[in-house]
Amino acid sequence: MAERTQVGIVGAGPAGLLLSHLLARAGIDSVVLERHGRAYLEARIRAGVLEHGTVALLRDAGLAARLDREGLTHQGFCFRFEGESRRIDLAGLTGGKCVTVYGQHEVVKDLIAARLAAGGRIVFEAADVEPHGYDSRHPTLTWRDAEGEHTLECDAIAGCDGFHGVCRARVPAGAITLYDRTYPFAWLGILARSRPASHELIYARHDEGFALASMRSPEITRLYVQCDPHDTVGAWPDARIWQALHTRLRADGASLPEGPVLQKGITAMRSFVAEPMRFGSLFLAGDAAHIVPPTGAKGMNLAVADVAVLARALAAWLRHGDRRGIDAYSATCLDRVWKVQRFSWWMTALLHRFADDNGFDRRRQLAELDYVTSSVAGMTTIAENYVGLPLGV
Ligand code: FAS
Ligand code: PHB
Repeated sequence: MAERTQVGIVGAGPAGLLLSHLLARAGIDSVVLERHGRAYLEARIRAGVLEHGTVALLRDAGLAARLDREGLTHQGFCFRFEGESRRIDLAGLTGGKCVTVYGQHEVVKDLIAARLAAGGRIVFEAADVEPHGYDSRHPTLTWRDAEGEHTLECDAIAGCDGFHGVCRARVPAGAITLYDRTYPFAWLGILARSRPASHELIYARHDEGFALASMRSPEITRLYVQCDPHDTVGAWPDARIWQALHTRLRADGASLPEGPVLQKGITAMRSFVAEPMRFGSLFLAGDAAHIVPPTGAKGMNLAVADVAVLARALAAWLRHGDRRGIDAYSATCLDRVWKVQRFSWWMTALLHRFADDNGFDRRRQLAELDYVTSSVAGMTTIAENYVGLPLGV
């Protein structure tokens, strides 16, 4: 069974879904092929912080009605170390820019609802998706589902299929350069039904390891602790998690309400970039092209930034034959990707315990934290990166 569209999109995560929505607003037809079912996607707990530019883009694209009702606007966040709390005044240091706490799975729900309401085509549970002929003028995607084998003829393929996707994997090794750094630790994250530790996020550096206190609502808290990269969830019973959180988040007068743990998971930590992000009529976007450690709250925001550039470039090409945007796509995105990689690596190095650190490293790390949280220059660079660098559009 063959069908045709202008852009074949692999992956219904934030990148693929938002790209399809932005293309539709530009009059470009697309089809999204996703290997999982809708319920799985809408229940997958991941990122939680939206940059200023991400919120503005979702609002401009008509996708922010629920986000504006339920999202939690944050004008600052705290670093906590040696029993002290030091606040970064995001709004005060960036001319009023803020971040919004709103779960990635909520963004995905809103995007799927918007695409389906607009008559957009999302093929859920598409098995064995394969890109073909992306180095020709007639690329296709094939897949299999309950109805049999399918072929999608298109003008361009968007590989929005995440780090473990098929699109990047099909690029010949000689045509792509991979930059990769894995970290000697991971994050164990929980969702719990309890009041958040604070009304703002807390990033804690402790000799025992890193901890992060976030939230999803005034009744649901989102908490993370640094753990061994080989740990399994089984090694972290609830009591051990709460003990680590109390220890690592401790500060004068601070409290950490406990509650029933609703979800528990371990996230590996890596920095990864694939260059370039375009191969003929195949364009990689989001986690398919890059991974950042979540310490900077950048993963989903980078995916949004990529597809904002890609949607504009594909629309100019497919509607007006203007190739400048697609020819500049990779360089435009990678300029911002590497700056965000730097910030995410720096926040990770600043706050985590590295097993081979010695006494010098510990005192150096504390001195850097003390400096960047007491210097206006230091706090300003943190604030402008945390609220989000300008989108490349
Ligand atoms: P995604 O991975 O979200 O989406 C890719 C989609 O492609 C998936 O739905 C997948 O099923 C589909 N797919 C893959 N292969 C396919 C194939 N062969 N055929 C069809 N479909 C295919 N970021 C933060 O900022 N903060 C966090 O706390 C945070 N926590 C995370 C926890 C985990 C466990 C993971 C894996 C990531 C986390 N991230 C976090 C990063 C995350 O939010 C990503 O940056 C974000 O999902 C990127 O969106 P996409 O590029 O759309 O990729
Ligand atoms: C989250 O709320 O899930 C979250 C917040 C900030 C981060 C990472 C994750 O840096």
